[in-house]
Amino acid sequence: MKRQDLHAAWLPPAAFRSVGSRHTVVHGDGPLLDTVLAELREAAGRYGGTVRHGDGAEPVDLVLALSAVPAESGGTGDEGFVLARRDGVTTLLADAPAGLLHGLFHVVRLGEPAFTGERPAEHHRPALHRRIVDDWDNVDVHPVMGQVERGYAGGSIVWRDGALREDLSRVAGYARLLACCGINGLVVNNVNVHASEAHLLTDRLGEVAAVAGLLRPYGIRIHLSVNFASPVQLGGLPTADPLDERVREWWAHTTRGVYETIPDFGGYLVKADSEGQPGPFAYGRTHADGANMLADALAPFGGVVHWRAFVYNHRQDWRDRGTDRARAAYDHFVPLDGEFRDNAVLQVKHGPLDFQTREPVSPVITAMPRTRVAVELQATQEYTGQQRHVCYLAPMWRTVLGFRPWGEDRPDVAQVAAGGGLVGVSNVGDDPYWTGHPLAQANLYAFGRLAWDPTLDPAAILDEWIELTFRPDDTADPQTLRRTLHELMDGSWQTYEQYTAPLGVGFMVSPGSHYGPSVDGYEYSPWGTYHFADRDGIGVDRTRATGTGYTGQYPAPWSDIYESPDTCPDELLLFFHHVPYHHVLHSGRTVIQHIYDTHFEGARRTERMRELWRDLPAGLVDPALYARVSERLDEQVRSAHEWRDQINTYFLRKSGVPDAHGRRIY
Ligand code: GCV
Repeated sequence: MKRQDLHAAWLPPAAFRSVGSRHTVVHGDGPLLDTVLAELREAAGRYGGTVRHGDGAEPVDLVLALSAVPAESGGTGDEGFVLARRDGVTTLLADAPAGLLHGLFHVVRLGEPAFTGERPAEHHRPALHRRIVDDWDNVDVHPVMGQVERGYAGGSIVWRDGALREDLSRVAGYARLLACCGINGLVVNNVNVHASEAHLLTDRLGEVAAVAGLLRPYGIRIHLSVNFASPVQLGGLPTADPLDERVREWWAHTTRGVYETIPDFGGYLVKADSEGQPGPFAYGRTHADGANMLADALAPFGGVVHWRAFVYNHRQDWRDRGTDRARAAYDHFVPLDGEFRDNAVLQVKHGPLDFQTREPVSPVITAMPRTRVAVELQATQEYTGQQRHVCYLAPMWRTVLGFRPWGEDRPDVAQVAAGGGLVGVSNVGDDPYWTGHPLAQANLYAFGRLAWDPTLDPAAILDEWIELTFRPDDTADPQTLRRTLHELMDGSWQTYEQYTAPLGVGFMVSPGSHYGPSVDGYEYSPWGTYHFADRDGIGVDRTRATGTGYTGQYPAPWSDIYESPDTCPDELLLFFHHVPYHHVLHSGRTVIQHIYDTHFEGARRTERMRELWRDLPAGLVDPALYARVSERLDEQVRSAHEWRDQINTYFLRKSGVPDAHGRRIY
């Protein structure tokens, strides 16, 4: 498949119009500079500009130069750049080639303003060094999870039916899109490492190398999820004990082989002792023992192991009120703080449970000052509408990244994550629009942009994405297009929250698929995700005073703020407290009336979203894309009404409290 046959997403040719119509000179050499030159030349070929590599006499509008940026101005580091414009010339300087690549994409995002007026020197550097996308792609089609675990956009762009795809042009296109929004790492296979994926580490390493070769021109390093039991499964050893010399030697030897084949390999990702994956517990060892063994194997080559903190008992007895899944990661990992090697990164899901629509920030992020912590987000919309619903997630992620666990004037989550990085589970597949729902592309774009700069405003990121993707100024009615997309997307996370599980209680989804309502779907299951609704009230008591003690895992002031229903934020009330239905929220409404009101309101808002899209004048967006979004909005409206009716009916039946406004509940 040719690049022009792929959906261009946020890099359509027209995004390069401003750059492509300029006379540009590039100073510097190297593989990433070749990419920069190729991008510039393609754009110039289309829009009438010129591109020169090295010195010459002709006047230029744009200079990209690899040159040591004076140390007194801070330099640019490995990936940063300085942008300035003086006397009609726009200049990009960078210490390292990746900086010029990111600088070029920055100028593309700016468009014409990059070439107008004067611009004092602006220094751009990523706030987080590691900005990684995790693909949950399976090599073999998994009987339950399919080709991509929690994938809602078709098959894998890398693997098909147990083999590497012959045509990897989508991977090359993916690399380009990821680089444009700032990503520099990709984990190419699922964290659940089944038999075929395990072999990627050894006899199928050539396939990984082939993918790495497509990522490299865009400054993206490849990482691999590995199975902790590989020494047994692949090496024929009787044990995978991390302290056993034979095991350590197997990993050292195998890792050496990986670097011989892929010299810029990023490192390993491990899900251990989690949902059936093997891990160090089987040998009576700690997770620090396990992670450090891999860290030691990777260290000579500069590699890093990302070790996931998603460890909990998934075979819990629902009758057991003493076990609280939310506590698990903290209880397992915080005692190990200070024991992990410097090249071991603890990868923590942003919330204590599992990517719910609303969760508090995981206390693990706050409690391991001597460990490098990476924060994991989920762009694939497992619990947020599965790319059938519009749910723009940047506002949620911004809330997480800007949360200050130790109170005002103290570091926020993004600053803690600077030690380990930001990781996002990808939402792409071989769907023509990459993400199933075309508007879900914005989530991947926003993830990358927030990883580069976690302080960005979600609405501003959406502006960028709209301008790049839809080129409103090239349409007959730019303002209507911009306004419609913002109205559809800006508040869509809040809308989704309104018609699904209320006030932070989570789940209530269909077991297995995690799509659609099932209020008691997980209530008597072993997964540890309960809401405890009865005739009097609902919610999980996680207080120190009377509950599971989870609030005690937070530092002050949040340990106290969460402890009392009087101070706990409304949106998390049922995560932390079991309260009666007539409990009055800070909003002034009772819990039960809040449930009714938000569910009516959320479902109504989806109708409004569909109307907005229907009212979009013809010709502003591509007709096929228009039809795809229309079809998904129909499903979102249907599903939101189902959620509304099931949730409202359930709670009317449980509580016996009628809706104050007398609306129809079944
Ligand atoms: C990759 C949840 C998902 C699983 C996923 C797991 C994880 O449990 O439902 O599909 O497995 O999280 O993050 O490891």
